[in-house]
Amino acid sequence: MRLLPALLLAPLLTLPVAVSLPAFAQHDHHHAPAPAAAGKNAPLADGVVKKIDKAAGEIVIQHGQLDSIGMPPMTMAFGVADQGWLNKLKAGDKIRFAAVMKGSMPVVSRYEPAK
Ligand SMILES: [Cu+2]
Repeated sequence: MRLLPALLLAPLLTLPVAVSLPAFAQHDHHHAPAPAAAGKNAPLADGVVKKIDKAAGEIVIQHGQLDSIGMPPMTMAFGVADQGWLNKLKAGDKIRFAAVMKGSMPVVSRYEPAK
């Protein structure tokens, strides 16, 4: 796997600190659910498809803040809940998507085309 564990773990480790900030913090993001609790109802985040890797079954997405898995904006590879999506998506597509952790692998659980 090409994901760097440090990049994945750092945001997760800092999450408890972030959600314990006082309510008057001037950020507009909401409490992120614990990664283990994130499911199909995870909120949609903005993303731009950068690359489709059918051999690996992965999609590289430049994504915005992903509270569901405690990630700041970055470009990274995701697994997909449905391999058929690898044929529907292409580099350059703008999407709104939800991500969940499957073990140590972030996976796109659903998506819709961005307007
Ligand atoms: Cu990320």
